[in-house]
Order: sequence, then C-alpha cells, then structure tokens
Amino acid sequence: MASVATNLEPVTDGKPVMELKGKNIMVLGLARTGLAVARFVTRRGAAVVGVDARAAEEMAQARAALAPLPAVCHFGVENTAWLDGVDAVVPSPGVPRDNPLLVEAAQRGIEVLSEIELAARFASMPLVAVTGTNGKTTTTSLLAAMLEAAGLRAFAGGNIGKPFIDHVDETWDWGVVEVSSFQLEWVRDFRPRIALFLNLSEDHLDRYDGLDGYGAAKARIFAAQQPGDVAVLNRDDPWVWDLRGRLTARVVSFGWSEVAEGAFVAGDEIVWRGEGAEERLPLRELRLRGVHNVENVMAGLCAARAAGVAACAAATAARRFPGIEHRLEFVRELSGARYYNDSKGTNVGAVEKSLASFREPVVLIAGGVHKGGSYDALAPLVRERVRTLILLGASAPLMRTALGASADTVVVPDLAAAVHAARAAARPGDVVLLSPACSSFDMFENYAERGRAFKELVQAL
Ligand code: UMA
Repeated sequence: MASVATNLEPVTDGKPVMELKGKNIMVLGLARTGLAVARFVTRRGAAVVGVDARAAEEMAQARAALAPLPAVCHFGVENTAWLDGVDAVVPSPGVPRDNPLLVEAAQRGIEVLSEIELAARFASMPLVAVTGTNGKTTTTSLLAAMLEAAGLRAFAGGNIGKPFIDHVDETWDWGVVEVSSFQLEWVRDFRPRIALFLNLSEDHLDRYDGLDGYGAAKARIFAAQQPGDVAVLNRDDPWVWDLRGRLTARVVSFGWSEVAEGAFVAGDEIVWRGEGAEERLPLRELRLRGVHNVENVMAGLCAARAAGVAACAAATAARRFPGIEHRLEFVRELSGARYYNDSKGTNVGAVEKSLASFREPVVLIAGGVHKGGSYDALAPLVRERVRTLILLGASAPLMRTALGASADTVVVPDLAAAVHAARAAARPGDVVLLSPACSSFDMFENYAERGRAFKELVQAL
C-alpha cells in the first residue's frame, strides 16, 4: 500500500501475530464461511475440527471439500468434549452466541474469533468495511468501483458472495468488505482504515434482544480503529449519529442537509465538501434509483475521498454504476406495468426505502420468514403507495393483521401464484414490486434464489 497515495495517516501500530502452524482450530458451521476458513488455516499448517449441526447426509459438499484436508468432522451433534485440545474456535456468522460450543469455549478460555477477524490478522491490504441494515451491498460494490476508477486494484467481498478470508492471499491495493452484525460479534483487532455505518433499523430481532443489541454488534466495526482512521456516519440516522462522540477515528458524515465538511444534497446535486474543496454531482446523472441510493452514493464518496480517490474518478464510477442484482432491479415492462425485483429487501426498513423510491401506484409482493419485530411502520407507506398487497409465506398472517387495512390484500400459496395475482391487479403505469420484508428460507435457499425465481416467472408471463 505504500505506493498508493491516500488521505489517511500511515499505520504505525503492529497487528497481533497469530501462528496457525501445529494448532487445532475448531470450525463451527461448514457452509461457505466454514469451508473457506478450513482451507485457509490448513494451508498454514493447522488441523481442523469441523462441526456442523446438520446431519451428515445433508453435508455432501462439505464432506467432499474437507476430505483432502487434515480435518476431523462431526455432523448432526454438538459435543463439548470436541473442544479438548482445541486452540481457537471460528464460528460461522449463522451460529448464535449462545451455541453450547461457544459458551463452553468461553468458559475454558479458548479464543473465539470470527472469520473476518482471522482474515484481517493475515491480510496485508488496507480495508474499507461497510455495515448498516440496508445499502451495504450497493455501497460496497460502488466503493470498489470508485477505487478501480482511480486505477487501484480493489475487491468487494465479505458478507456479499466470496468470504473475506478467500481474498487474503491475493494481491490487492484495497479490500472493501461488507460486514454483518453476525460477523462483527467476535471481532477484537479487526481494524478497517475506513469504516462506514450506513443506517440502523429493526432486523435480525430473532438473534438480538432489541435494536440496541443489534446496533452495538454493528458498532464493533469501529472498535479497533485508531486516530489516523476514518469513520463514515449517517447524520440523519439518530442511532448511528449518536456514536460520533465515542469514536477514536476521525468522523466524516453524510446526510441530506448542508454541512461544513462531508456530503449532503443541495437542490438536485450531491455536494461533497472537505479539505478546502467542494465537488458536485448532479443526481440526474446517476443510473441508480431511489432516495436510499443517494445516501449510498454520498457514503461512498466520503469513503472514496478518504481513501485518496480523486473526486472526478469517484464521480465517474458513481455515474456508471448500474446497481446490483435483487435490489430494485428492473425486470421488464408488460402491458404498461414495470416489474422490479427487490428480493434483497428482507426487512421493514429496506421495504420502506424501496416503496419511497416510486411515485407510481405499487402492486407489492411481500412475506416469507418472520424475523421478529413489527410491520406496523410500513402501514403509512402501504396506504399511500400500494394498490394491492400480495402476501405469501409463513409471515403472511402477521403481515395481513398489520397491513391488511391499508390496501387491498390477498394471501397466496407461493411465488408463482403471487406473480399471477400481481399481473391481474396491475394497471398500465403501475409498478409491480417484489420486496418481501422477510427472509426467504421457508421456500428458497436464499434471497438470490427467490429473486431469480421471481425474474423467471415474470419473464414467462
Ligand atoms: N450451523 C451450525 N450450528 C448453528 C448454526 C448454524 O452448525 O448453531 C451451521 C448450519 O448447519 C450451516 C452453517 O452453519 O451448515 C451455515 O453457516 P452460515 O449461516 O453462517 O452460512 P454461510 O454459508 O457461511 O454464509 C455466511 C453468511 N450467512 C449469514 O450471515 C446467515 C452469508 O451472508 C455470507 O455471504 C457468507 O457467510 C460469506 O461471508 C448471507 C446473509 O444472509 C448473505 N447475511 C445476513 C444479511 O445480509 O442480512 C447477515
């Protein structure tokens, strides 16, 4: 990184040194993260004790991937005796803190560290880390594009797609990692030079006691930052903005109203002001749609400028950025109605932002696995924008109770029925929007599979 000019002071402190050779590492959860961790630690001379709560018959892929490695695996049961002789435990993001093996490891004084913590200890590239309830993936991808537009090699990874640890042995000028609250639960020395906290609204309340517990896990993104680092905060999010007095890093902020330093919107332009300069980016030049995307671009500009990206390069990348799959993704127009796939809208905050992005009447398809929390906050926007509400999945009865009085509501058995009901309800000029406010695991492997299924059904109409 020494050859790349940035607006950051150089790193002066040393990272903790971790020796993996000859160590026994318990890898808890053997899906994407766990397999990447197992490959990484065995490459460095460690042996793996792999554990997954799922039955061996369901784990053919994991068994095949681990067979050539020095790994002993246990499927279907979690026995604390397997911690004997273990030096450290790396849980997957999906493993909750009260998992018996993690509780027992803590009691025995065995180190527990997340995959991003382990990766950061070995990574040589500087990191930008992005968290928040919504907008993480767009901002992460956009930031990587801004760094690339400045001629820097940057990957976008972490919670999106390829785990961070898979990038550690590659050559990059910057790593841009999307990090979830789950991944941040077990970090201690994970130190992004630039860390962004975009917003906080109710999500994952099946895992956290409340908004404060969820936010506190996300705020760990700043825990190891030093005075030369940068924290990018949303001024309009009270929970996030409240952190500003408690951070070690220099705070740079974005929001809708004018500030002396940071990003804001003036008229129909994004303005970035700092270091005695002012840059402007007309909103109409962006391909991204929606108010939330204006916030994502502002956050990206703040971080890219802190990383030393010239304003013109950052603005060019923002102009060209097409958006990401499953996030307000335009699918097709049929009989005058426009169909959008927003399968990644898996919580109430995301759906609010998506609905607010349209002026047209909306036929909304929602529902799936209930993650705790309330749907009441959606009622005003549903009343204002939604012509017909089509509900599916396990959460449909709860959603009908909360929202049924605000729009014509129908409950359907599956996504195919939802798409057909939407076509029947839509009039020319309407928007048909899949934005579920729930996760997908009752009917699909994940939100991406749900989004792809929706697109296929819409294309087949
Ligand atoms: N398991 C156990 N014991 C438990 C719980 C789970 O053994 O107590 C096992 C399961 O049986 C399963 C494995 O752990 O085999 C699943 O682990 P995982 O859920 O962590 O799945 P990964 O495939 O490793 O994916 C994780 C992230 N998943 C979650 O956070 C739930 C992926 O984020 C991420 O892309 C991937 O690591 C790579 O970093 C997904 C996600 O939904 C996209 N994230 C949430 C979000 O964005 O809202 C946070």
